[in-house]
Amino acid sequence: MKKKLNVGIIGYGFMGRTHSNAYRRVANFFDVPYDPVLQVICGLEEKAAKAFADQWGYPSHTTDWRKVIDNKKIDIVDICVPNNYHAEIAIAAAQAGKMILCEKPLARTGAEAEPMVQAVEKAGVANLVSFNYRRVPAVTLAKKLIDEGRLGRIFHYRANFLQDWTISAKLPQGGMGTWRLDVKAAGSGVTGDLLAHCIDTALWQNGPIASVCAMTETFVKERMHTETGKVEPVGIDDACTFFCRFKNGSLGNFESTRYARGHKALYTFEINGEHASIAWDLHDLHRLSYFDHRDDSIVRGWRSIHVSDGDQPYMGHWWVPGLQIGYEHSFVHQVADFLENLGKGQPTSPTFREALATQYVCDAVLASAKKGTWEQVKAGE
Ligand code: SOE
Repeated sequence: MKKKLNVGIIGYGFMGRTHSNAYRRVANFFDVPYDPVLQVICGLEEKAAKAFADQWGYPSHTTDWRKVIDNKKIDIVDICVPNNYHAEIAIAAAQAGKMILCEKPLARTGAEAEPMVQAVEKAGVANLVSFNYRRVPAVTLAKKLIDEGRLGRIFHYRANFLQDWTISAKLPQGGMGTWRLDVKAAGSGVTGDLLAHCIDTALWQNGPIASVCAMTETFVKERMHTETGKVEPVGIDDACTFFCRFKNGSLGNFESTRYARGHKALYTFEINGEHASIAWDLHDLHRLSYFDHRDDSIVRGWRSIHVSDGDQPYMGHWWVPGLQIGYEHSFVHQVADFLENLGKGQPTSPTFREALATQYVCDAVLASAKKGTWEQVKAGE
C-alpha cells in the first residue's frame, strides 16, 4: 500500500479545478510513490465550496484557509487563489510544516516572493510553483533537444502570449473572474499573468536573462471596481513587449497582450540556434516544429513532430502512439514529477527559489517600461 498524502486546495476557481483533476488522475497513470487524497477544498463562498467539494469528491470544505493550514491531517497545501494571498498563505503553510504547491506567479513582486522562499527553505518543506507549460510533452521535448546540444549556440529566443478577453471597457476590475485586472490583487497585468509563463520556460530552456528593455500600455484606463462599485483607475499593464539579453549571449523578444482580437491563449515560442530551430504553439500543443540544417539538403525543411510516442516525454504513461493529450495533462505531469521527486528526496523544478528568478525578470520589465530605460535583472541566488 502506498502512503497517502492528504491534500488541501485553497481556491476553487479555474486553477482549483485543474489541480483537483491532477491529484485525482495522477496515480491512475503514473506509478508514483504516494497516493494523493483530496481532503479539503477552501473558497470564499460556503455554497460554492460545498458544490465544488461534492463535484470533485472532497469529504470536506471550508471558507477559512487557516483551517486548512491548522488541519494536522493535511500534508500538501495547494494555493490556487489570487496573487495577493499567495505570500501570507504560503508562509503560514511552511511554518506549519506543510508541503506547498503554489499557482504562478509566485507573488506580485520579487520583494513579496523573497520571504516565501526563505520560509519554505527554513522549514525544509517540498515546494513547487505551477508553471504548467513546461510539462506539455512538446515543450519538455524542446528542452531535451536544447540540452542535447542539437541547436548548437542559441542566437534568438522569441515568445508571445496573446489573448483578447479584456478589450471591452465594460469589463469590471476586481472580484471573482476579474481579479486579474485589479493591480492590488494581481500585482501586474499581462507581465505577471502571461509573460511569467514565457519567462519561466525561457529561463529553463535558455538560461538566465541579464537585462531587459520594455514598454507597456494600459488601453482601458478606468474600470468599475466590483468591490467598491466605483469607477477607478486601472493599474495593470494590458500589453507588454520587451527585448532582452540572455547571459549566454542570445537575444530575446517577448510580447504579451489581452488585446489581440482573435487570440484566446496563443502562447508560442521559437528558438533559433546555429544548427537548428524549434517552434511551438499552444493551440497545436502536441506538435513541435523542428528544422535541422544538418539534414540532407534535398530533404531539408521544417518537420512537424507529433509528440505522442511512448519514448517522448510523459507520453508512455498515456494512450498508444499517435493519440494525443491536452492542457490538463500538464498539471497531472507536474504532480507526478512532484511525487516522484518527493520519493527520491529531491526538489521539483521550478521551486520557489527558481520561480523567484522569473519574478525578478518581471520586476525589471515593469521598471524598464516605467522609466524608459534598459534594466539589469537581479540575479536569482
Ligand atoms: C489568464 O487568462 C490565464 O488563465 C492565466 O492566468 C493562466 O496562467 C494561463 O495559462 C491562461 O490564461
